[in-house]
Amino acid sequence: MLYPKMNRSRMVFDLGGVWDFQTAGAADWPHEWAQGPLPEPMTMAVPASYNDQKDDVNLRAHYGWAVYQRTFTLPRQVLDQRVVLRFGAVTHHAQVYLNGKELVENRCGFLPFMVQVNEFLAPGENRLTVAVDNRVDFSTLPVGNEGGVAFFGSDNPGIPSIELAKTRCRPQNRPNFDFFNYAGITRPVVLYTTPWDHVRDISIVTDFAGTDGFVDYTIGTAGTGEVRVEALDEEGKVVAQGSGHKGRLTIPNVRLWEPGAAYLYRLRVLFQEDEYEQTFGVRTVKVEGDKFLINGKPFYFKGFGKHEDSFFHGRGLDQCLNVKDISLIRWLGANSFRTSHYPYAEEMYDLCDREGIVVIDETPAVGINAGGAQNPYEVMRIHDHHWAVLRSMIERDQNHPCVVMWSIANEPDTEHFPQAAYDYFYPLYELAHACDPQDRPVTLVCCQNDYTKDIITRAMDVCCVNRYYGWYNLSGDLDAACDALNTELDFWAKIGKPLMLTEYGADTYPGVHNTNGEMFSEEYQLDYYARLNAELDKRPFFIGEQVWNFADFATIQGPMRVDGNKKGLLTRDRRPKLAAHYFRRRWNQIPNFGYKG
Ligand code: BDP
Repeated sequence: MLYPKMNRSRMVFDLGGVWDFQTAGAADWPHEWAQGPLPEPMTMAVPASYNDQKDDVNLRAHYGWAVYQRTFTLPRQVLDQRVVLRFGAVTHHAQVYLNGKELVENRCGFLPFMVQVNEFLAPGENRLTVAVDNRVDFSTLPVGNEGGVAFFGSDNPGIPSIELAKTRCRPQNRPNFDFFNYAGITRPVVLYTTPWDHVRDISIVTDFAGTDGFVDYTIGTAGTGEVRVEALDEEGKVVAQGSGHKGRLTIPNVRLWEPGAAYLYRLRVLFQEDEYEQTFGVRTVKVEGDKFLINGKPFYFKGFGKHEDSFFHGRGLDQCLNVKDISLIRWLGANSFRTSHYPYAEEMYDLCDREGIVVIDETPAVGINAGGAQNPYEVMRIHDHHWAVLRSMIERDQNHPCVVMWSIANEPDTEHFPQAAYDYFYPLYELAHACDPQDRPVTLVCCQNDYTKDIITRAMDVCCVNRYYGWYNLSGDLDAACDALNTELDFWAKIGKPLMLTEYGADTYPGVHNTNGEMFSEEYQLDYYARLNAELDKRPFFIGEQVWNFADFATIQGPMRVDGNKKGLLTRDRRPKLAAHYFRRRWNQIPNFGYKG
C-alpha cells in the first residue's frame, strides 16, 4: 500500500478543508442525501474528529451516522490518468458515494482505504458524500459494550429502577475502552493519479555485514514490463542499482538507521511511465534469548503509551502536534512509544523514521474482555475483522524502519478463558509473522491479571505487560506495590523471554501537591515511578519501560475520570508534571543500547 506522493508521473490533490456536514440517525442515514446538497448542512473541518469542533453536546455525544459532503472539479489534463480516491482514515464505518453512486465501504476506522474513480467522475463538478457511523459493539474493533453496560459505570446490576432506566435511556455508545470515541474523517482525503501501468506495491527487507548494506526488494506492478531500481542516499546520490521485480542491492559503506540517529535511503522504482520513491532505513530487529536486538545490539525501550488526542482536533491528524510530541519525547530522553490502541496516521511513522523514534505498532483490537463474565472469544463477532485489520496494518507499515514490533491486541481476557485466548491469538501471532516480509517480533499486550493462568502472553516474542501495582490495586502503598511487583518479576524471570512494561502509571491532577505524597498528587506520580523503576533496574531480562501515558487524554465521562485520564507525564496541552522532570533526568542517563548488558 503506497502512500500518495507527487512526482514526475503522479499528482496528488488534497481534498482537506471545510466540508458540509449533517448528523443522521443511529441505524442508517438517508441515502438520498448523496444525490444532491445536504438538506441542512453545518461546516466541519477535514481532517479532524467532528465531536469537539462545535459547542454542541449533540455532536460530542452523537450516536450513529453522520454525513460529510463536498464538491470538487478536476483539471481536464488529469482525466486520461488513473485517478484514485484515498482516505487516510474514517472512523469507524464509512460509506462513500461519488455523484450519487455508491463507491466503497470500509470498516476499520484507523487504516486507509482507496478506490479507483475514473468511471465515476463527471467532466465538471463532482459531489463526494461520505457517511460515517461511530457505533461500537461486539462486532467492531475497538469493542463496544452491548446491553447498556458502561465501561466505568458502577451500574449496580439488579436494582430495578436502574435496570428499567437503562432500557429507556437515550441510545449511546458504551466503549469497552478508556479513550474518547472520537469519530469522523480523521485523516487526509486525497485524489491522486498514476499512469495506467503503474507500481502497485514495494516491500523492502534490509540487512548488513561489515560495511555493506543489503536491500532485498519486491515490487508489485499493474501491467507488465521491466522494473528498474536505484537506491539513493540522503544527498540524493545513487549508491546502488538493479532491475527486475525482485532482487538484492548492495550499498557500500552503509549508514544504519538507529534509534536517535536515523539515516534514510530511498528506493527509486522506475516502471514504464511510472516512478515511485520509497523511503527505507537499513536496520535489523531480532529477539535473542531475553534480549531485543536492533542492529545486533540489546535495545532498551524508554517511552510511552500514547494516544492521538488533542483539543478541538480530537483524534484528527495534527502534524504540528506530532512534531511537538516528538520534540518532547526527545526532551524527555525517551526513544520509543506504542501506538496504543490503534494504528496511528501514516504521517506520524514518517516522522518517527526521520527522527529515529522506535515504534510498537498496535491494531485497534482493544476491549476483547467481558470482565470474566462471558467468554469474549465466543460472544464477540470480531475474528475475521481482526485478521483483516492485522493484515492491512502490516501491509501499510511494513517499510517503516521505526516500526520494530507488532502488537496484535491490548488487554484481552487472557486469564478467565486461557485456552480460548490461546486458540484465538496464537494464529494471529503466526499471521503477523507470515505477513511481514521483515518478520519483526510480535507481541500481545496483557492486562493486569493472574499471570500464572495466562498461557498466551508468554507465547509471544516479547512479553508485554500492563501493571498498576500501587494504583488500581495496593492503592497508595508503594512498599506493597514493590513487593507484589517483585513476586511477579520472579515468575517472569523463569519464562526466559524479554519482558517489558507497556503501561504503568498513576492519575495525577496537575497542580495538586502534597507533603505526604498521596494519590493524585504530583509527588505520588513521581514516587510511584521512582520506587517501581528501582526494582525494574535490578532485572537483566527487563527490556523496557513505557509509562502510561505520554499526556493526559480525553475519555468517556464517568465516576473514575475527572475531565479525562490524568496519567500523563504531560498535561493534555503538553506541560510537564513533576514526574516528567524525574524521567528526563533518568532517561538521559540510560543509553539506548546495552543498559541491561
Ligand atoms: C489500561 C488500558 C488503558 C487505560 C489504562 C488506565 O490499557 O487504555 O487508559 O489502563 O486505566 O487498562 O489508565
